[in-house]
Amino acid sequence: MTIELLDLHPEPADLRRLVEEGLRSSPRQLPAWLLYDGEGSRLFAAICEQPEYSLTRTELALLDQHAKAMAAAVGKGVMVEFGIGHAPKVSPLLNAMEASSFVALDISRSALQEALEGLKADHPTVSMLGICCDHSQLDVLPAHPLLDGQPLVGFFPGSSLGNFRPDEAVELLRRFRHLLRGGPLLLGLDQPRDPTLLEAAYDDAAGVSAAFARNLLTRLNRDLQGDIDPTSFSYRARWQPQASRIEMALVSRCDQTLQLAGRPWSFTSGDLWITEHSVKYSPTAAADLALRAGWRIEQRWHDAEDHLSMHLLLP
Ligand code: AVJ
Repeated sequence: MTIELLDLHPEPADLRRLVEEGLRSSPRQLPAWLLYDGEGSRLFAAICEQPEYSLTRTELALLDQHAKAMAAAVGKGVMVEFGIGHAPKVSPLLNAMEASSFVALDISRSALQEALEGLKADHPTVSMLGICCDHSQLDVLPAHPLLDGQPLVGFFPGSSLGNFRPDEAVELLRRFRHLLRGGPLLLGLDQPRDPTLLEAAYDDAAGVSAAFARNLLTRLNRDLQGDIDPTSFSYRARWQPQASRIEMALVSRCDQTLQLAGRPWSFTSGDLWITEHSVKYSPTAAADLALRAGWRIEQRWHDAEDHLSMHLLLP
């Protein structure tokens, strides 16, 4: 009944390459997973507590309400959560499945450790395995007694898929299908809704969303010897209806040249640095996405307002 951690940490060289690629591209944008260092994961947990950001509360209520039906629908298997983050949602499912083991993946080692410790308190008899990795790069789950020869059930809540471009999302869902070896996937996605509400959810009055975006700059200063002044960028979140997504960006407040990874990068006042996109999938768009990745949606549970759904995907 232990917590075990496997660290498949990405090479520091990958970070430099990603950042250089992202800053050379137009518009400038880095992969969203870079937002989740220890501090970023803590700030994301704080976003989930903001009144404007209802996604987490709605999904937790949905899982609580339908855990038994979901457990019955997925059948027996070891639950594998992709990107557990700081505030685990899997509890009601572990109870309903009467699970004896649980496997979680996350890019942030500290988030993984804390999440599993928190879960352990509520599920003392469940053996827990954390795998610290970038699951969008993982081809096969590492060999481990908790996984070898076991039927698997995937869990990908929190609309995390929204952070990927649709073509990348298809690739990721395909990857999960291979990783899960024929097992089902529970996929949580929120849907397009009133743009005013959406923009407020991604730019809360308390400024936590803005701090979360700016923390990327602090992280890069630390990890790539940068000299960026995070206050030299303002933050904004905009709904883009053609792409059905929220765009979150830092906007340079002035003309400036910053140093990062041993190179100068020039920004003109008003230049964008996109920190992430959050794509919102309608139920039909989700069904289409699943199909392109070799899955079909067997069932969908949603909240009363139909803002958010948990989908059961079968290969
Ligand atoms: C973790 C990708 C689901 O898009 O809602 C929230 C990330 N960023 N506020 C989202 C996020 C700023 C979040 N996901």
